[in-house]
Amino acid sequence: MINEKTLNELRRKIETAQMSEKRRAHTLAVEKAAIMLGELYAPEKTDVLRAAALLHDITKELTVEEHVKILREHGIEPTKAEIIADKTLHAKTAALLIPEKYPEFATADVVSAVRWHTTGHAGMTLTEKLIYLADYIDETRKFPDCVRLREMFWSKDPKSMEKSKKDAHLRDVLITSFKMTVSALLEEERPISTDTVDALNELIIKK
Ligand code: DGI
Ligand code: FE
Ligand code: FE
Repeated sequence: MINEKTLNELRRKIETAQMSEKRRAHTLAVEKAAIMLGELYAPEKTDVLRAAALLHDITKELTVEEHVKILREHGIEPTKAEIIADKTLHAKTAALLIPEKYPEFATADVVSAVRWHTTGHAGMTLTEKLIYLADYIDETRKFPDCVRLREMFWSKDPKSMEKSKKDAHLRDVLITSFKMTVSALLEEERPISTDTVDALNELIIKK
């Protein structure tokens, strides 16, 4: 059951879990951002968004070897491309571990929001989009692209927008975020996941 009581218990677990202070602060700030985005776009999904936010980076600080071990234990043999895109592995392993470690939160929408929070994919649900964005623009992010995206999102006062304008605003901010990610990966000559490209293409095509 996901409700105020279980979410508060989950937050306490995250607050005392083994992770760096930076990751803990980020995780709690993503919950805050998810609440704000939920109020704007999906008030009925606020609890789901909070659960996904608190759980999205539970495996972020594992090594590549540990990620590969978890994938294999779940019958998944990662491809070379997946291993080289090492920063994307934690979204897959977190989604796999939620049903085992946090079964009360393992609903399909929580698990899929965690699964796709790093790359996005084609056909993202609203919940997936909101967690992806909350992760990008939480208030602890100092990286210039994140600061720019946070500004882009909030400076236009989305609260005052009517629905169609607000939806277009979300789409435009998501397009900018994927462009930033792809540009940064190109610059560093790191492999771009096909899911990232599919997510961007779909948003552009629908425009
Ligand atoms: O886990 P966080 O740091 O909070 O954020 P995240 O899960 O969005 O991860 C961001 C990192 O993932 C960042 O270093 C860029 C990387 N990333 C995102 N999409 C791709 C990617 N890396 C590769 N190689 N390919 C991608 O498509
Ligand atoms: Fe992450
Ligand atoms: Fe994150």
